[in-house]
Amino acid sequence: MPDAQGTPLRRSGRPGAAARLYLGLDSSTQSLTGIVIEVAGDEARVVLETSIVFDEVLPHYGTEHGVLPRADPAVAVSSPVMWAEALDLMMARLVAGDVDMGRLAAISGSAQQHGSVYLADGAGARLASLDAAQPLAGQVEPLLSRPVAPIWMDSSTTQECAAIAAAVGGPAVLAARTGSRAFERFTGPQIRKFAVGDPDGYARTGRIHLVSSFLASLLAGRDAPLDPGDASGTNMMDLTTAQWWTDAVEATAPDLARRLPAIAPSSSVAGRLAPYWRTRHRLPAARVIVWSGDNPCSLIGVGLVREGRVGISLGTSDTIFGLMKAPRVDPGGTGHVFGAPTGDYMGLTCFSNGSLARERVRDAYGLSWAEFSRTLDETPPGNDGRIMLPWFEPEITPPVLTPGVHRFGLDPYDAAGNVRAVVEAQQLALAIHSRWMGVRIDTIHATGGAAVNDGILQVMADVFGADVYRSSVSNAAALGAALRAWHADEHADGCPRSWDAITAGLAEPSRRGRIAPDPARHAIYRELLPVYAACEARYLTG
Ligand code: XUL
Repeated sequence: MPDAQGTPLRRSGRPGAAARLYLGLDSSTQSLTGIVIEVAGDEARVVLETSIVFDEVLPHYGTEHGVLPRADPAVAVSSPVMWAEALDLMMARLVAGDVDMGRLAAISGSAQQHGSVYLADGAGARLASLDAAQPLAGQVEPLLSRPVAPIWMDSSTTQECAAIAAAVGGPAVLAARTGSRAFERFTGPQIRKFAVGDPDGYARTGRIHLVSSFLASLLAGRDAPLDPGDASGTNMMDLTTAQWWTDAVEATAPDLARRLPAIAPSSSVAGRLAPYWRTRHRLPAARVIVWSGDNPCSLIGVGLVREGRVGISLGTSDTIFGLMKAPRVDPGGTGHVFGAPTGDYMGLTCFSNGSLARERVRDAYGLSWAEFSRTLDETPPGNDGRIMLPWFEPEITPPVLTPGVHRFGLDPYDAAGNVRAVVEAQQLALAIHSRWMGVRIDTIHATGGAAVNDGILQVMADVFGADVYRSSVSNAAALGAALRAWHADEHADGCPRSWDAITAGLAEPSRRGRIAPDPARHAIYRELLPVYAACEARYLTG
């Protein structure tokens, strides 16, 4: 049977086989979520979904929203021991439920990107012989050469970023080779800060894992590789070879190469569930599939497995992300390219003035969300040429350090004009700053809190000239991890299934709720795009 692209759709090689279970875990900043899917023939359904919120369930670590207490707001660290304890609790919770976990075929996972875990020399070997009679946390603690893990919210490495970029030939060279210029939260600059600031601790370190490969290693009972999706968040992976780029590794810290895990394709098997899990939680010898970062996993979890489809997440920040067949890089320097679990690439651009900007406008005019939506519906597309640059807070894309809201032909007292202006500004900026991906966007899967708003999604459809579908997936990263486990398990059995078939049932939004672009309104926005870009340029160049 051909799929919509005309390529043969390969069916499972296991017709009639007993229903198998796949577990997807997502170790995010604030919680560990598990989703179990059951696959029978070609059908997949979610049979279990549960979360452990770190602050609430593991209060003895003293985290606030998953971050350890901090004196310096630029420094953000968390506890690898807490993540290990959550994993132990999660498995106990899963086997205590109604689902027969004896049918578990494979596990994969997603983790917050960029965070790093420092293991002492010899820790990898000790992972194989953990004592099933003892909890995991107490056994992991002595394996660490650094008790805390810097995470993606850390912004304390500006100096290290500059040093690394300079050593490899400048920010543009680093971006062209690794997919991103140096960012404070990326792992390379974080490792450099540790190596320089605590040379003894660095000397004791035998392996530096990312959160993803650390947790996969605990499950497999041995050092697990990183996948290209998460390794591309280090500023050290060569995008085209999906291997460490020696120049960047050497520019980061001395003698670092031997401390880094191997990089292996996302569909690789890291091993079987280690004896610890089989004895302590009576789980089967399921395959442990290499973990990835939360953004690459979300790509799968919202069904973005073809070029031309992008996801737009309207949350605290707004993010646009999508699959790319070729590793194009953002010349503006704010976008990222990561490896995609499909073996392709993914582009991602993040805007800090998302919900926050919408809320600031709503509050400024004392509107409810219903009134905000009604006002949007009642104003003309294109806002009669009136434009707002909605930089209520410092903006990531384009880079704006000093916040400020700038209005062009727009009266600050005109509530209706400002409501439309903020929504249009955000969609125009999303369209302009995703052009570097070189993808002709025909379909958008919208997620996040503000995706409930039809008016906003209509502006999105009209600006992009693309069909918009609302995604109903709430834990996209965990679901993506479960789907990756399914995909990799069938791949390992020699009967691979297409990504379209893997994502068709659970990840793809219903085609019924299509929000179609209006050609006349799209024409208005096509004319407005260069005008908006010129307004931005005026403030960026001062
Ligand atoms: C991506 C990033 C965040 C974290 C959040 O570059 O820093 O999305 O992955 O978990």
